[in-house]
Amino acid sequence: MSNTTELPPTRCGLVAIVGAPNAGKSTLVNALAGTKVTIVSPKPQTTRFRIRAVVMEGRAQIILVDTPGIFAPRRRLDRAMVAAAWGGAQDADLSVLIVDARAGLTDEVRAIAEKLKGGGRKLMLLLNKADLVDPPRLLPLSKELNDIVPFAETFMVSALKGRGLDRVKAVLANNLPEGPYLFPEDDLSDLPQRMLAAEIVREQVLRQTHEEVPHHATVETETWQERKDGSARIEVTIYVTRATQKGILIGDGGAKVKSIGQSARRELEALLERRIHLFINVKERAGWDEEGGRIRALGLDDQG
Ligand SMILES: Nc1nc2c(ncn2[C@@H]2O[C@H](COP(=O)(O)OP(=O)(O)OP(=O)(O)O)[C@@H](O)[C@H]2O)c(=O)[nH]1
Ligand SMILES: [Mg+2]
Repeated sequence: MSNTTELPPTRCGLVAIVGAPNAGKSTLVNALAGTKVTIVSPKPQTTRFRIRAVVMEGRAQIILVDTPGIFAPRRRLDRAMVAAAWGGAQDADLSVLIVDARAGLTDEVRAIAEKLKGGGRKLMLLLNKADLVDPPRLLPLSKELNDIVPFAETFMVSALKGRGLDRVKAVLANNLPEGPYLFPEDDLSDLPQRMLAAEIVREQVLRQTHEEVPHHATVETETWQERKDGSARIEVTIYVTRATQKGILIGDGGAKVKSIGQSARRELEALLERRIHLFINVKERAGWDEEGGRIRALGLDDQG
């Protein structure tokens, strides 16, 4: 008798993490992955395109799909983001609706739950930010949501504090279809390094600027040069829609862009484990968020 026949079959599948903006989807994906694969910020609409993270749990490969928050889109960019989120749910073996427990059952969340229900996929509910609410408030919220959609499972966690996540991983793993792994076991994500560099810079824009700037900024990696000493020279451009936004991003004597660059470089050096020389251009480009080319540069399908 050979030993291999005694091993349980491997499992593998896509798990879409969907919900309203700012619910904590990206925080959850990073916490489950045990490393940073997707950027996080206190501002809504941080994630703009789908990012897949590979999580191994026993003999299961969970491919988590972080998605943009679902909201009522106005701009062409917004439409492409929301389409990417729904596409993530459609392609997945199961979807996890993540709800900010402190915000509760908003109209936005209700609309998402109802639309998911019509999708015909296995659905789970995850009440996040449990650290911010009194525990007795969680059960009624869970019941209200389960009255809209009978979820196969309900989790109550704090993605930020890492509470309750072991059970999430185990349950997700058990609910995946049997099959071979789709990614090498040591892969972390499907995000190309050029996109990662742009995202890490955008994360600092989100963190270090306010009001209309974060929403109207996009970042593209222009060049990536490998150097003989093992370091990399990366040049990125931040596009904003107005001259005033450009002024804010540059700051007094260039102080703001310098600070954004320093933080982003440190983060990239830690993630890539190598020295990085980061150069940032800031350009005004009115209407980039209505431009198909800029939207496709993010890896999104332009919805016109
Ligand atoms: N207190 C608390 N804060 C959390 C928790 N999870 C996420 N947050 C915070 O919520 C904010 C939004 O987190 P993100 O992970 O960027 O949320 P998101 O759902 O990916 O947001 P979008 O990409 O904009 O749709 C950040 O400030 C996080 O630190 C949690 O469990 N507890
Ligand atoms: Mg996000």
